Amino acid sequence: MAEYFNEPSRTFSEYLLVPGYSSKECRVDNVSLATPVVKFRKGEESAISMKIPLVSAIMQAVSDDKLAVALAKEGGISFIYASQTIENQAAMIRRVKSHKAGFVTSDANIRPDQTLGELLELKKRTGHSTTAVTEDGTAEGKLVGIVTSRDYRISRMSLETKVKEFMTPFEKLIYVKEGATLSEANDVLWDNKLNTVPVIDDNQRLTHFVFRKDYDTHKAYPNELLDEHKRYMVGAGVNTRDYAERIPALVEAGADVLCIDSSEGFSEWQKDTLDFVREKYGDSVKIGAGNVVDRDGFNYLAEAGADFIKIGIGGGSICITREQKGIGRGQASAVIEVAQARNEYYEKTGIYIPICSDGGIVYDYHMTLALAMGADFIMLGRYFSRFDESPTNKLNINGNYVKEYWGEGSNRARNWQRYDMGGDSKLSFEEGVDSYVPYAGALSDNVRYSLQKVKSTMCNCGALTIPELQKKAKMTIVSATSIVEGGAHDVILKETSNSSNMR
Ligand code: RVP
Repeated sequence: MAEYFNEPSRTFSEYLLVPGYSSKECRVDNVSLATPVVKFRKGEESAISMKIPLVSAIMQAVSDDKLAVALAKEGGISFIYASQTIENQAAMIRRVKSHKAGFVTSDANIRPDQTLGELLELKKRTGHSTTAVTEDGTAEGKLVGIVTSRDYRISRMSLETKVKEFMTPFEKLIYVKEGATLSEANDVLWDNKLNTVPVIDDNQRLTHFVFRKDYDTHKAYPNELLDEHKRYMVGAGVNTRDYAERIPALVEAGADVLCIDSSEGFSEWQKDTLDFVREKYGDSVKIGAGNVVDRDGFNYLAEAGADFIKIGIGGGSICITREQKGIGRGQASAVIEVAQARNEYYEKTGIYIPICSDGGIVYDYHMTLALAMGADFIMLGRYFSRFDESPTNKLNINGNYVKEYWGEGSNRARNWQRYDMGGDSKLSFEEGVDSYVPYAGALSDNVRYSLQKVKSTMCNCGALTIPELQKKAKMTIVSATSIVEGGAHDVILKETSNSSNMR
């Protein structure tokens, strides 16, 4: 006979935290959100820990190198998406590892034989006023010139005019050589009254730009997450199909931590992938596995050697797995049970395996609930997709700015490896949708704002650290009627900006 769970499958919005005693020590400034990422033995420290408990989802619409840098600056880790070629994914990892604050990889590039018309198109698409002219039109090509709006006059020139005819040629450019510090590059900008200066290597290949406008906007990043060589930390998704080629390429590119990306991870495929890593690299390469939603799934992946275990099936904002296949579990129930299994495993073996709650965060307070229920960190897709730094288009629809956001199981992403159960190399049916999300501005501002709320609630619970929150949290299930009471009610709202802000 089938096994039945006693509890219904519950999600975050069905719970509330009940405040505990807070001493005068419980101030937001005193709260630490530091958290382990990979397993460790009792009495030891995790080889990788983060300053904030947030990672970005392994998705095309979320985690590329740009978002990875922005999140590492705030203290979290991005897992660069795996549904792309091994070469492209490794290149993204390399770009994060070689990123230097103030040195920007050029994303508006053109060849000298292209036309003014094409340049104007490019400018419209990227919004940048400085375009690099490289031999092959790439960001790393041999630099042959630069175009800014001072170089052409649309009213007097044919759209067919070749870029090489009006660009400022390399011979007339002031540049700096690779290896220069940011302060040296800034001196060149100032001394020569420039707005931008290109950085080139010994073969005249473009490596970066340094912009005057970035000088003042340089922010303080007290939580920056750096490796031992002072490079930003970054993660990468892998799948259970091409791991034997993909993993070595990602490790070589400098990925700090890997994660098997699968919608359902309680499977032999995951064990094979973990075995491959242990045989080839021992414990030196760190790899998480998942997703699971119960004790059995956790125990299987723990025994198989996962460094962390990810929880969640069907709770993602773009996910229709539950509708399509009838599998999954409410995210709160899943986190609560897996956290219990993690604690039992720790008691039994002395090994602490961090767990990550993946998907289904709608309000900022859901983050606090996930942590209180036992998650060590949280993976978010929709949340990060709304920011400037996510890889997708920003559009204006009916007067509102939105960004695109689509699931890995949608026809748009066609990430069949994530949903693979053996058999054909294709996506048989969709498990995700293509959507818009409200545009929300810069990652830094939003993450700081959200975490301020998390810290504030932790203070209400008398907790200054995540482990303390997990010990002290008191939680209640809310009735359907009290959920109504939780929002503004029985008043006529003047404006709705506050609630849209929270999402
Ligand atoms: P959310 O943050 O609620 O947008 O959820 C993001 C998570 O949803 C991802 O980390 C992943 O586990 C899951 N996902 C990604 N694509 C799909 C899909 O197409 N069904 N689901």
